[in-house]
Amino acid sequence: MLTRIDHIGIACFDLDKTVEFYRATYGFEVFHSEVNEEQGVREAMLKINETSDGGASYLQLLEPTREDSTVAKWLAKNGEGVHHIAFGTADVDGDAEEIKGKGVRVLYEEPRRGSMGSRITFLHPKDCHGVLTELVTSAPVESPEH
Ligand code: V0V
Ligand code: CO
Repeated sequence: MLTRIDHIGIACFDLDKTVEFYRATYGFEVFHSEVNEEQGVREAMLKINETSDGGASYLQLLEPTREDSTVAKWLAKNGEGVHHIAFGTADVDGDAEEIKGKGVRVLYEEPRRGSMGSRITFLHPKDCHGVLTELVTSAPVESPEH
């Protein structure tokens, strides 16, 4: 079951400048940043709010790391802007399977590694009324040691 907006992915040419815009304009701080070589992105996660399912909603700012990445290709065609939306679920495998059964193309056979150790997959934008849609299961939160 999809229980939150996990993040909105925003493609940009210059991650540092874009992070500074979100900090100076809205006061949002970087919660986490990483490079995902498989996806060809350098990203910053800005936490916006906690959600009732125990997760959170983020903005995910994305800068391409290589010319042949999906985000570089998208930026060349569209310029900067909203690239994808991501719904959070406790069960990305089960939800992807169920959605696939409804005739929507799921892009990966198995979920791949996403931000902060999450597991992610994508639904084809042409099957989702023009919106590239991601499904995310967050990494389990480590329980504090006693
Ligand atoms: C492409 N299209 C889009 C789109 N990207 N429509 C809406 N939103 C997007 N972001 C449209 C495009 O305009 C074309 O329509 C058509 O789909 C085919 O696009 P294309 O340019 O020929 O590109 P493809 O087919 O090579 O690749 C498109 C797909 C690709 C969606 C298959 O971008 C993909 O595999 N995306 C999933 C991975 C990804 O995006 N990773 C970066 C974020 P017309 O012009 O023919 O009508 S990584 C991330 O989010 C992480 C790590 C995380 O959350 O943790
Ligand atoms: Co994403």
